Amino acid sequence: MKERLQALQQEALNKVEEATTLDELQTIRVSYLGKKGPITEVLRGMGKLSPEERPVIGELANKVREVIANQLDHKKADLEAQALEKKLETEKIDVTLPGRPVSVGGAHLLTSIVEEIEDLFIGMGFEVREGPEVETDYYNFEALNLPKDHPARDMQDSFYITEELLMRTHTSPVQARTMNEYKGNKPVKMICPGKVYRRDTDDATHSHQFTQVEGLYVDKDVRMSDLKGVLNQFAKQFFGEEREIRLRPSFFPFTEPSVEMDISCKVCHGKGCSVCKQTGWIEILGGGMVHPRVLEMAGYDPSVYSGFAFGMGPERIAMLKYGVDDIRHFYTNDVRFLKQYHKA
Ligand code: 2NL
Repeated sequence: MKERLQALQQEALNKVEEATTLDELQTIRVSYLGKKGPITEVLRGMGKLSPEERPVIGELANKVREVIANQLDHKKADLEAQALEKKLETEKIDVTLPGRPVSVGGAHLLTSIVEEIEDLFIGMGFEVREGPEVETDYYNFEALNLPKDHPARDMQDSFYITEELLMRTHTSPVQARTMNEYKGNKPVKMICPGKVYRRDTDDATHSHQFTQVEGLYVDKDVRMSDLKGVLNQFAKQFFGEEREIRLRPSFFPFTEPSVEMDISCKVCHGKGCSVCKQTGWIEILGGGMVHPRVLEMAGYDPSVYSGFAFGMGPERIAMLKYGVDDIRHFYTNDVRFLKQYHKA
């Protein structure tokens, strides 16, 4: 029996030595050390042995079992290490290779321009406010001194939802709403950016929907010189320190007096060239002192309060700043156009 156990051990160790896969090892483990294996069989037959032989053979059988199990464990660890080695070899990656470029989007040129304008005015203490694009006739026209049959309404024909509801033609109603909200007893210093709508035939310089940024400052003792100072600051920060501004008389129903502001041409610095149509100046916005009737309708006493207001079109400003030649580029969203203006 002793010889049989020793032979079994040798046989098992040889097989373990020759095994090349984990599956083979498992088969060996089951066939030698399993419940139906030869060692278990030897232990089961121990009853037939003499009491002197029994502990000797029992000890040997356990020893053989242990030796085989150890060897199996060693071999298993070896094979696993080899497998890992092989896996690492085949799955090797070169971390120094350049990455694949990821394409990232960016803000639309108009969005960037509007945000830039917002930042400049926030810097001068203005708050940014938004309001509805579908407006009442009252806030879009009447509150701005454009009564029902006023001829100036013709310049701002719109898209009507009902007799009394329309797509706003400017962002001024947001300002009229704000003045009402402030109940005529505290200053208003705000800008309102947003989409506006007009019944117009689209071409290179007209669009039935465009963007506006309007500003309003109402307080005690607000003067024309404040308007000029704020707009001059804006023009220099936005277009460059070297640019000059000039104000020309104009007309808007909601301001009196009204002005139009030009900036000096960056190409000829005022001498006259093809960019400024030989005038030396380029028109960029309109404004004026808030009409007393507009203040009054919003609940501000015009003998106590005064204010200035202005409005500009970011499309026009972007076109001037970047030389965009057709307003429709802003809305057709051809990425070849858009991505020229993505900031890094
Ligand atoms: C332009 C000119 C302007 C205003 C907008 C305004 C608003 C209130 C009261 C008075 Cl609540 N005025 N807004 C005033 C003058 C001109 O816009 O050319 N925009 C593109």
